[in-house]
Amino acid sequence: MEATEASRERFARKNEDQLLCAAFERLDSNRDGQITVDELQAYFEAMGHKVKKAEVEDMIWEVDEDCDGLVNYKEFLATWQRCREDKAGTEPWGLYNVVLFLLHDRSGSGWVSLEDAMKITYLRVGKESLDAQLAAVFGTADLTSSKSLSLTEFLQCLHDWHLQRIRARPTLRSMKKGGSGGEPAAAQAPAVAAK
Ligand SMILES: [Ca+2]
Ligand SMILES: [Ca+2]
Repeated sequence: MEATEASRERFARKNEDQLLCAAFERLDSNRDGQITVDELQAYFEAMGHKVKKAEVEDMIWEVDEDCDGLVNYKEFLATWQRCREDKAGTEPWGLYNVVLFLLHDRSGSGWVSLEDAMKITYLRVGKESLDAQLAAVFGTADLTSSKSLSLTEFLQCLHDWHLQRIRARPTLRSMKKGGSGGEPAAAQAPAVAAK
């Protein structure tokens, strides 16, 4: 294929739009237009992904704009949009990462190929970061390894990557200190101020 980078990306995004609806429907198992905590948890169980109910509740709560304890399609799309445009990494990623998995596990087998996982990361971080972080996040940069990731592995990879990114971000303190010379300011606190 000789598609340019831009057209590849356009194609991927157009595809995404069509698949978002299907992803929502897979979570909304009774098709009433709302994703409940139980429905989301049932999906995790079907995928063999162990997660506490409180975490599932948090995932819903983070995106539940009208506070009814459910995620409707509008909220689902809104969080998708916000996370995709969130370069600073400050949006809640919980449900978004699950949706990413759903979008690429089209057969519902519970596995996403390493190649697809890379494409996802590529859309999120851009080429530069991808090249730098590929092996660290996925354990291998070898596409021919035909490695597949389960939902649990996939979420862990994105989580690790997200933490790395937050830690790599220069904090105000590290910049005031004159940056790279001193000890790493990373592990002490998230860059987002708690107060
Ligand atoms: Ca439902
Ligand atoms: Ca809601």
